Amino acid sequence: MRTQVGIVGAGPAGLLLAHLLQRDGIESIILEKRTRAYIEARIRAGVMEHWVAELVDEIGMGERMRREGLVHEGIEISFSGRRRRIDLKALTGGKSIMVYGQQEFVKDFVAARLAAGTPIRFEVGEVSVGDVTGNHPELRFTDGEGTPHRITCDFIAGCDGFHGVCRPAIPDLAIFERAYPFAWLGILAEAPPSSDELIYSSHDNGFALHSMRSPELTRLYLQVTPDEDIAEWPDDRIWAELQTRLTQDGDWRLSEGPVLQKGITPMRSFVCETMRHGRLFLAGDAAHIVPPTGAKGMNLAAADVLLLSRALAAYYKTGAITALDAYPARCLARIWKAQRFSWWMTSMLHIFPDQDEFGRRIQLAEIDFVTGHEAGARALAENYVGLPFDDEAPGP
Ligand code: RFL
Ligand code: PHB
Repeated sequence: MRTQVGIVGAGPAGLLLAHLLQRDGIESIILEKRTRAYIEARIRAGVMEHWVAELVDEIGMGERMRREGLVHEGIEISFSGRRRRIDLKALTGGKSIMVYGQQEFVKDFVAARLAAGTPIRFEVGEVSVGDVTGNHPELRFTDGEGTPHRITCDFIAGCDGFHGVCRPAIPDLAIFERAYPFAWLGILAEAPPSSDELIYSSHDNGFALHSMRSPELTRLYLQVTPDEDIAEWPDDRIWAELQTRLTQDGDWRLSEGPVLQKGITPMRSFVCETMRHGRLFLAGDAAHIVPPTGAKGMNLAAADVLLLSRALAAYYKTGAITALDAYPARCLARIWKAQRFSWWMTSMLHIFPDQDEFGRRIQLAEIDFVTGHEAGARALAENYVGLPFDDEAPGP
């Protein structure tokens, strides 16, 4: 087999990259180790930055998103017995976010690719990357029957997530990381959202988040300890704790309903430098992880592949490698800003185990400032809806 770009991973990064390349007449093959049903059912991110929703529209993939997704013009932050709104639209010159499940995005892109007759190889095994320093790197894998295959590529895109095989194929990476002393317990509940907007709550018992997937489905999260046993969290305990942490004023109550899914996600910040070795380029969670508080993970994946697709398009059009060379620095400038924002939101809103009363008072003063003063609110809002792309390619 031969292709121009071999893509490892059919998450948001790999699927969007393949689509963007196809629009530029560049062919690709996607290798995915899971089944189609598995990747389409994996519940993860829910918030798309303004420009991501616009991009999805621009490339003709926005039909279902515009119909079923929820445009939010603000978010709420709850603390010290009150709740304040951050007016994203007013603070950012008209921008908003799109609440549309990552798995819906994945379903739309898988369907479009298969309808176009372009390949996604599901359930591949033993994927490995050959020498990427030559002009025609190879991707190797086995199919469902265990038969080995090779694909000769011009380039390889490592879109295989945090536990993939592409990042380990790059020698001498510098790793920057931080683990947090807590995790998120997330549930998907068959209950109508209790508010029109997302509610981020900093409570003395710990952080909680009210989000949603549709007018019938609520997505909720609770800060728990990193080694928490999910068996210790029967549904009634989860609801009681959510009610405590999210209810700040009088009559408001969270609507409850059957829990359809629950799971615990550890929180970490992780960046690897660089994101390229020879003809292998990393994108998305393969290169970086953010704690989910800032809702940046899927958006960073989209930003990486937008830059990578443009760089590849420039190469195929003119033979120029400048944009490919600039790819890591351009991505990393954005990645570090998203890392900072995610770390900051996480630090401001969660209860740390070693935190004293002084630390808590400082946190509450910061939330009060951010939600009560335009300068603070605007900084949050601009980051939340997605920072503009730099035209230059500054390195960190
Ligand atoms: P993915 O989605 O992990 O996709 C990688 C794909 O590669 C496959 N794979 C392989 N395929 C072939 N060979 C191998 N050896 C392979 N190894 C792995 C995997 O099966 C998978 O299909 O990475 P990608 O595309 O970079 O996308 C990143 C996003 O998924 C991730 O950043 C977000 O989900 C993070 N995230 C959020 N991001 C947001 O922007 N907004 C949010 O609101 C948000 N909330 C969240 C989140 C992540 C969460 N969890 C569970 C980690 C909430 C949660 C709870
Ligand atoms: C979600 O809806 O899953 C979600 C929303 C906002 C976040 C994280 C997750 O910050």
